[in-house]
Amino acid sequence: ISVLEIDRVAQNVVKSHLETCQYTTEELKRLAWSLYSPEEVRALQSKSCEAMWQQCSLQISNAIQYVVEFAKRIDGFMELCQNDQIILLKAGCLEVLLLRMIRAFNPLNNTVLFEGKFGGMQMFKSLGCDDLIGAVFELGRTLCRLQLSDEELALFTAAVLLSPDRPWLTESKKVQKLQDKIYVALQHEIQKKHSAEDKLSKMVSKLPLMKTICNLHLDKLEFFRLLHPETAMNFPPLYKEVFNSELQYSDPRES
Ligand code: 4D8
Repeated sequence: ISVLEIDRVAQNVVKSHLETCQYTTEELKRLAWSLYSPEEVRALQSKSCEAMWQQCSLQISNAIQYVVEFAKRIDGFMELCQNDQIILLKAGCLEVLLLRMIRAFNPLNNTVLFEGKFGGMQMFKSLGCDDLIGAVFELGRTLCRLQLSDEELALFTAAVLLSPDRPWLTESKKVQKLQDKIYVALQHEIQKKHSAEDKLSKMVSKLPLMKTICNLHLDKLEFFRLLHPETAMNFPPLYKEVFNSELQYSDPRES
């Protein structure tokens, strides 16, 4: 594996990432000044649990569309069998969103971008998922401390998406080879920037918390579905497809 090939991998992944981020870094810098007012936060808090879930699932499914587009643009992804493409997207989508969240997270005041303005974790109160939201904000804070560049974030999200250990993959060797190259490119990128040499292991050490959050989200969703089946039925199709627990054939790339 040559330096030339590693450079090609890095360029492709970084370009795909930048092309599929909803917001540019400049836009986010400008938006960082628009905070929800206390009245607006109170309005969000007094929404019904169902309405807030609906709103969040809509935001998530909107963001998933960009992740699907990101995956499609990564060299080698479309050459995987369709089955594996779907498995990787379903399994890795939320992890990628959580990583992408750091671009839209302000660690100075613990706020995140939600529907055009920044707000703290109180704004999600009506979801009734304080533990989940607490973990998401904790992850945001710890990931922000790593001060990842867009290049590092791009390569890390691609590596997470191309995880060869997802259950039911048929060509995990092929996925492994793609992921290996991306990790080499990431290590190379970190060295180039003269960052701390343990930055990669610090990044990888956040994966367990991300997995915990994903499982917590699935638990909450399952419980919500029991309480409010009719609302859950009307969640956006893409959200349902990606987080459906049923082993039902569906293709998030089509939506
Ligand atoms: O670029 O699309 O504008 C999070 C959602 C991010 C969930 C979104 C969210 C993002 C997860 C809303 C609710 C991450 C950006 C905005 C909306 C990812 C939590 C915060 C995108 C990056 C920041 C900015 C709650 C966008 C985890 C999930 C819980 C449920 C009950 C569904």
